[in-house]
Amino acid sequence: MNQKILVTQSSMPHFDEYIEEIKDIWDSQWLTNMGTKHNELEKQLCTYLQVPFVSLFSNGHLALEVALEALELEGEVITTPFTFASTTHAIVRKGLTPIFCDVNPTDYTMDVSLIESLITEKTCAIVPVHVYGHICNVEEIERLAKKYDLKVIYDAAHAFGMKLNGKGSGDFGDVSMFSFHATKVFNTIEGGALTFNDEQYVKLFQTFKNFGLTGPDEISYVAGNAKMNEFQAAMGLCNLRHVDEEIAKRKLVAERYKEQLSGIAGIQIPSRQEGVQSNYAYFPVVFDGYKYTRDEVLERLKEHAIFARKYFYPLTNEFTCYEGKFDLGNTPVAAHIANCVLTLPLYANLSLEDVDRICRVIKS
Ligand code: T4K
Repeated sequence: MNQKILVTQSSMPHFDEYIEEIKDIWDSQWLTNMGTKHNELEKQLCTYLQVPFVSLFSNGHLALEVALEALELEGEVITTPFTFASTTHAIVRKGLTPIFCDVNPTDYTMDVSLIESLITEKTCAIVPVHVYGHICNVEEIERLAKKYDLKVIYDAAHAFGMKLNGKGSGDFGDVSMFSFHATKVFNTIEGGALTFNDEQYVKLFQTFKNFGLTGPDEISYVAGNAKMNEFQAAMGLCNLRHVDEEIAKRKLVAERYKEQLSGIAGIQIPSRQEGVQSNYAYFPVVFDGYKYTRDEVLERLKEHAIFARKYFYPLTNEFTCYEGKFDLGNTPVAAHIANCVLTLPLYANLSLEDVDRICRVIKS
């Protein structure tokens, strides 16, 4: 039996490198609450992501909740159902109403031609997702946001280190959220960040991730706790040193998949987005009219100890917890893609021989 291949594998520094990095945590006995490692990582990420400000969080989901809460949004938020549970849950958990916009069939990001028809008096924001690291039509979203005075908060969980025409992926809209979960291109074990241009948000987000504390004797908001600790930040400092190398290795894997799977009737693979520098976060394949269905391919791969995943099925508006709340007829393209898509294993250390083996199973 071949060795198991999972959908991804965490990037990790050498053990010794991490031990070296955490030594001064022992010396200082400062474990969390915006410590030295945390502050250093924020600084380094500003440079790496090419953004003016970064605020670190214990995970990406709470970062998104904080952004929605701190910007004092109320009413309806236009968003996509073709995403991980987190995006929609954050909106709903913050008392907002998600209005689902369908996606386009080429890169599965929000179909911007539909946004305007979804805007009402109650609309306060747009929460698009750079799904799989496919960059949304940021120009059109910005135009609409300006026209209707809406906030834009990008879920950039998949878009770490990417650029559009030389500009960092976290430099669009009012705020962008990144996830640094173990399964992401760059990880801090668990973790996340908000990136933004407006200096006012520095204090605001710091306050909202720290119980609403605004001074030694002053609590100005009813907020929770979403701080990144020093061990997470230390992992981030180590991983950041190697992330370019990791992305380069991922690129080879993605290119091998493309070589093997392009030009096959019924198989749709990601196409290059003009002006986008990719991070090769995911390799989604849409089986539409192929000789096997997505579920048949998934099962066949499993028989060979290869564990692809149905990211993102079901759509978030189809979740049991939202049953009866949303009109599912509004997002037919997203529903179709969710029924046909499979994300294939992709990580820096996946060998090209394994990629060939995965493709052989798919094609056989
Ligand atoms: N927005 C979007 C669009 C997102 O995709 C996510 C997270 C968020 C927001 C929220 O960000 P965070 O709050 O998570 O920072 C995973 C991740 O838990 C989740 O972070 C991610 N998206 C989502 C797409 O996938 P699962 O339940 O599928 O993960 P799991 O545990 O099945 O792991 C998948 C594979 O990864 C395993 O088969 C092996 C590998 N793995 C996993 C872990 C936990 C490792 O190699 N090391 C590990 O430590 O959700």
